[in-house]
Amino acid sequence: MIHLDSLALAAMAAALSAGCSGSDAAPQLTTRSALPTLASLPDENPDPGALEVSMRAETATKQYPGADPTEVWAYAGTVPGPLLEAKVGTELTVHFSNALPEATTIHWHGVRLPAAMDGTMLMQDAIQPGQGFEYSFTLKDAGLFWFHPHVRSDVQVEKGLHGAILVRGKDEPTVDHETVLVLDDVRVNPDGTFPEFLDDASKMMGREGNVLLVNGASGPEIPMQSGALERLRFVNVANGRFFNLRLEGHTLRVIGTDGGLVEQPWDTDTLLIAPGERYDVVLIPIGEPGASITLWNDPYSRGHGTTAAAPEALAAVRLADSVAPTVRSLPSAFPAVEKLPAPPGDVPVVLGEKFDDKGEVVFTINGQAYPNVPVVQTAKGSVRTLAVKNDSDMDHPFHLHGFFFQRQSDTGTLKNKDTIIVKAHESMALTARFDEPGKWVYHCHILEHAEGGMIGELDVQ
Ligand SMILES: [Cu+2]
Repeated sequence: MIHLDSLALAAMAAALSAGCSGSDAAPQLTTRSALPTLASLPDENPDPGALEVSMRAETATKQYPGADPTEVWAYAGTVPGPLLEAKVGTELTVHFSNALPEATTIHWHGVRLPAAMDGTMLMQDAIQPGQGFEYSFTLKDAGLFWFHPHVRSDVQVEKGLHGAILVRGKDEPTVDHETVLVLDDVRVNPDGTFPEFLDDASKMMGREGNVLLVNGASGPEIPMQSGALERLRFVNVANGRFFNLRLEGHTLRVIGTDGGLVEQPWDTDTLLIAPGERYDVVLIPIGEPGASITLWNDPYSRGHGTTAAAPEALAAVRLADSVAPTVRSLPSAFPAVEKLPAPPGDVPVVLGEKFDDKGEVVFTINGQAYPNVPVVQTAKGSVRTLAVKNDSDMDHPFHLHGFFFQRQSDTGTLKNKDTIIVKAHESMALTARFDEPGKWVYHCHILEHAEGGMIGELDVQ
């Protein structure tokens, strides 16, 4: 048996991650492409209260910078996949067909829906090649959500299977422009192939790519207008990379997160977004018409010595040739978010890492790797608090399916979240109302950690 203490583990991880920083092979941004528009799917249902689409997962070809064309896996032929847009209360139906060479499902990340529609294999069989499945549910909440497979997610998401869902509510701010920005990275060889998926560094830290992507493009230009009220909706769909955004010379006002708008927006100079998280921000760009403003991805250490060397240019804001004619102000308040009761944490969720008998790293919850993590039972309608404790030397973005949670110790505004960064050795109490029956999961959203054991099951009856 190989036994390594945490120092040895840290040293190994640092050595592994030294070779996988995104900066080593990131292409230089000499020419900038326009920000790609996310694809949409035709609505097959004339009822204004319904959105009905057909979507196939299939192989497609995409050219990443510095590499020959890559065979990707794509929803409706595009990476990123289509953006589904609807009003809150819409009945969404997706006639899904699987034309991939392996089985898959779709998980609707952050959407509160019946468990049978959640896309985990606790509630449905994996959809085999050539087969289909009809997902149908009501979009109960406004916000930015996303969808991706819950089968071999570390491979299937990296190969390109992800898309966004934008649900608009009644209290949306009036803005001049709104842009959905899908943040991702991908690791490709110069010949266009994907390097081995579960190499040692990826197993340990989650796979980080050598190409940073915004809406599938490297270093695109995001069009904005000086003086206009601009709204940006971010989702991080990367396997393991955290994005730590900074827009040169600008402060961002956060008006919402995973579960929609917050009561009291807050201002920040940097915005840290872990895999799975979403942020909704507004700003009024200031600058000369035609100016270019860099959107940086700043270094962030998420443990085991992983600090990127320098900020990386992720994209650029390109200001229009004219200034907005109307003086705008930033929104400063939104309707109240319902505060859940705050019972004491009685559901322990201890996130850990260890080596197994073969010397392989495994990621654990309460000391066990999935599927051996004891199932949490709770009554339908119960309000329970997860006592989440990170016992490891690295951050884990904790994700709960099907329900929003509120962090009890949150200072400032109340946030409904479904994914939250639990930093190395940090503890937090997360309260949720389990009002939908069925079998659900919670897991780390570094996909290699989830596939490596850091998944737990929750049975609501
Ligand atoms: Cu993790």
